[in-house]
Amino acid sequence: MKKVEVQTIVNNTLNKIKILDIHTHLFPPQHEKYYLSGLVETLNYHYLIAELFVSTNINIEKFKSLDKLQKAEVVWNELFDKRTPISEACKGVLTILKSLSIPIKDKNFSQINKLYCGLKLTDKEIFKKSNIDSIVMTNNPFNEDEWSIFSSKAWDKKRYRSSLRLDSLMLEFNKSISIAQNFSNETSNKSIQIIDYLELCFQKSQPIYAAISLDTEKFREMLKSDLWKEILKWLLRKNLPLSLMLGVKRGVNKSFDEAGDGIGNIDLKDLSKLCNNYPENKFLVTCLSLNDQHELTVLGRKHQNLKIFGFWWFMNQPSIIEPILKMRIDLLGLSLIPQHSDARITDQLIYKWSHFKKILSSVMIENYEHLIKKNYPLSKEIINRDLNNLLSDNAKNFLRIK
Ligand code: RAT
Ligand code: ZN
Repeated sequence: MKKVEVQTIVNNTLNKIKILDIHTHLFPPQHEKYYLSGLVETLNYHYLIAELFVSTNINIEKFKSLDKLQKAEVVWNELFDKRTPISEACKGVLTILKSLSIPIKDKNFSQINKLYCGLKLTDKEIFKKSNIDSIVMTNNPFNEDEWSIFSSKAWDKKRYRSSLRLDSLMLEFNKSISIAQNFSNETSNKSIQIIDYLELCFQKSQPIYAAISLDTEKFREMLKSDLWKEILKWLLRKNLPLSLMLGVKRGVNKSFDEAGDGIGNIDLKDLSKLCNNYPENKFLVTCLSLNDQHELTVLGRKHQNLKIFGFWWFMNQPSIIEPILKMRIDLLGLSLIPQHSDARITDQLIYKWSHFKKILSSVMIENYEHLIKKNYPLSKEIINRDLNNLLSDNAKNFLRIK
């Protein structure tokens, strides 16, 4: 196979593969209060809000008192008009606009927004445009309003898969236990009460994994707690992997609200111990800090029950993804789940995946060219298999889903 052929096959294949996006914050349109779509929501993304706060001298409290439309206009004017929209989060918005053929030259925010609203984009159209087969929601069983989605039957469960997000058990235990107690016959043992509730939530939502995000302190607390020993046993009984999103420090600047979380420490030796102590449990792991990536990848070679996934949040920058993706492939081959979108607004699927596929394409083409030079009999079938594994089947196999 020749070099040019490789490029064409990789790019054509990447455009065809139906993606499984294993971590998002999206909900179906039927869950009205939580379904986010459109330019106004896209400009209210907390990645852009953080950028707005640090690029301007805007009065934060005044900004917070605006409604979403007014906030979107401020973000557009400050980051896209008065300044050059060169950051990854800004470029993402431009990618969406371009892919929807919405012109921005000589247009103000209201005009652009009018064109955008005129499209009346549906979630189905966005999934189709981004070649997404299904996404995994983040479902918090300790947020009753958000969890009410499982009381309604009218949404597409094939496209919107569920996961059990358990941060509340570590961050707001009292609230969590008071919810769980309402659903358990156990009167005194809190671990049993929680497990009873999780079992109920499992039956109701059919999650494909459970998840939690932590810093070192909380991770150690979790590993020592009797409750979590029981939860790990329960996860094993249910065949549910636990997704660990490690190294976040919440509320580094509380005045920024959702945009104020930052990076915390994580000691990956703790993760290795966890994998050894619970060899039958499965762990999906991603880390927030660049500093931890090499060690995490090495651990991915040491534990069969550990699967590395995605470029999470502050890691999701092209300048970081390319070298780290290469390093991961150098150490692990293709045995990883290279990306998730973390999309909060449905429209973001368009840019999050097209930006990533561009990098994946160049990394894979470079690797395939090395193989051709070594007389490896590369074929279209092999390329197809590899890319399918990366964007869908590795996750499906690890999660044991179809
Ligand atoms: O990337 C994000 O949007 C963060 O705010 C977090 O939601 C993070 O992805 C998480 O799931 O904790
Ligand atoms: Zn997330």
